[in-house]
Amino acid sequence: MSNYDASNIQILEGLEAVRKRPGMYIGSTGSRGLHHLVWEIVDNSIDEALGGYATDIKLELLKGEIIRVTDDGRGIPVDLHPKTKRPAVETILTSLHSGGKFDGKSYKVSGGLHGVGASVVNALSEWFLVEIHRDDKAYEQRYERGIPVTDVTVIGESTHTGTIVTFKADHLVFTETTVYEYEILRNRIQQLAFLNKGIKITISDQRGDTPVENTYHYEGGIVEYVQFLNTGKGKVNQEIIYIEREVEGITLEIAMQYNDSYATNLYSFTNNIPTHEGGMHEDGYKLALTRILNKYGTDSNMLKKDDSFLGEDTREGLTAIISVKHPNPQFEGQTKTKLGNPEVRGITSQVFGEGFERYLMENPADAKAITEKCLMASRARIAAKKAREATRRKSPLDALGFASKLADCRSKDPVISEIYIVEGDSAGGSAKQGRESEYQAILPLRGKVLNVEKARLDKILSNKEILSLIQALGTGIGDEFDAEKARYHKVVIMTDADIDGAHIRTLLLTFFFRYMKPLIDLGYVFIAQPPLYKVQSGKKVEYVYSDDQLQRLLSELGGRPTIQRYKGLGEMNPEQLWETTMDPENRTLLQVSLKDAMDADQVFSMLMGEEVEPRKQFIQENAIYANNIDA
Ligand code: 1YM
Repeated sequence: MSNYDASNIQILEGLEAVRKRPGMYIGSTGSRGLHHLVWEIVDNSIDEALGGYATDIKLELLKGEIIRVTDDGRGIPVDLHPKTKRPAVETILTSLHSGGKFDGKSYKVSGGLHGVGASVVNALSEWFLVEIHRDDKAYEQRYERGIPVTDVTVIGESTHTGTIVTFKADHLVFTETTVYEYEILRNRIQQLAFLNKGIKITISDQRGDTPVENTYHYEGGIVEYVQFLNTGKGKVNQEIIYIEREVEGITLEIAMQYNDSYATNLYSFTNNIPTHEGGMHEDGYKLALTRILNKYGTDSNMLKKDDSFLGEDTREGLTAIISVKHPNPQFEGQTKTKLGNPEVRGITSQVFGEGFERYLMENPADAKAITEKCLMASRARIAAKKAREATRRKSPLDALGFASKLADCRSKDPVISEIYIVEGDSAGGSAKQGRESEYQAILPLRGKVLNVEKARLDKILSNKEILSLIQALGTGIGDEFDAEKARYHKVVIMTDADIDGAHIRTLLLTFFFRYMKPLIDLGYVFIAQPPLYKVQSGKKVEYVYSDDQLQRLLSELGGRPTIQRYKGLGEMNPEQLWETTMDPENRTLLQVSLKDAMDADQVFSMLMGEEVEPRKQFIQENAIYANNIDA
């Protein structure tokens, strides 16, 4: 057997392994896995740019769900690989463990979820085309389901260098969907441009009649990221604090700015991968932040003797990006998004501590404003403590000297227990009468729910509607949230199908997002779907949930049915409310999920915050998505 044949067999075995268990290599064969293919290819271009060889990257979505990635780097080598005696590009695209570079000196910095590289994308593509511009020539090679169907061929001369990869995901593998979501791709491309300063990345969608294109290019990198995240928020320190240093081959970048809100927006990355579970870089940063602010507060006499800031006091209203580039990252945690390398903690704490202390010395006005902000937070924390203790009491009734309006269910098993949060006393009354009291609890909300986006914890905890809610759910809030203590595994928001109802729903979701986020992550939060109409034709009664459905039903029915439009839940009698909205056999519940916490944060800040202009613009841009809104 010649060398070529031997390596050929290896190739086939490798490709077969990938096609047999695609999930092992790309996580899933659903939409996530599909999009993951794109990142594997884009990552190679980003690596080439981080090496200083490429500046421009282009991602195109072509008609027919075809992806094309172009960069202006050196072009993947085409010379013969010493071991396989085949062109290097072919070896890279057909063998599993050639993600690392040949010389072993450089390392993969960007790296997707599994860092398995272009060969996996090739194996999972119906077809895959690579075009290389290098040494004044243009080369091309074509593959089908990972197998080369042409040799590397010279297709002409070239005056530039770079790599172009075009592929179509295999519908035999991606059986759920092969359709890309532009918004997912655009969002991550923008993030990659923020995280890698100076690289210009263009994304375009050419699938529709009118092409869409966005270009991202940030010379300021994560400084511009913080600026972007704080858009529309009042600034506490005017200048964005930026610290960058390389220690022992590890590059550390931190950008931060305080705004006048109460939420913390701390996002960390390692080799461009979001580290949702934090890790050593976050720990080191938080340590130093608290240490330096305590030192400054004491030295400047702003902090009273024997007083000190807790970590949480120093993070109120903080927007920060921590980006680490590490040659050998250790990912840990449940979702492998926690940076485990122990040395990173000390390095981050030291580098950031030094830089931050110096910044405070050189910018006394900002230093004072930041310290004031922390002082306010620590005072509010102490004031909130009492109220918080009250919310922790066991009995949901009368704990705060007012009668909670909760009509609890009899079951004590959270798995089957549900709580309906209902707008208004009259709907609350109907719900109480209509419910199955064994496992359904009703909490009517009177008056307005407080907008937690504009209030600090002490005020939030003096709001009776919110307090009854916290007490009823039993979990506690914020850092003290404990999902094990949840008294219901279905928390159903039931509001009228009008503007006020939508507003109350948004206020409740804002509260859950800011103070009980795990409740959303666990899939415990739902939105009830009450009907909009009751249509009666003779003896037959049908409930209708949308205007489309009403049109369809009317054309089916003919005759002259009576149509009743429900203006609110209160107009339904208890039996109707049960039948249409609460009966598990008939109801439709929308489960609330969080696609992207970063996006959600921005939308909540914008919709519920102080600034009017961005909100107006968002509503105008998104008006087409809204329906059932009865102004
Ligand atoms: C559209 C996708 O893959 N670009 C790309 C990949 C490589 C290089 C340049 C490259 C790297 C090196 C030397 C090196 C890769 N090379 C290899 C391997 N874009 C895209 N651009 N010359 C060119 O790291 O030494 C793997 S990827 F293995 F050949 F070095």
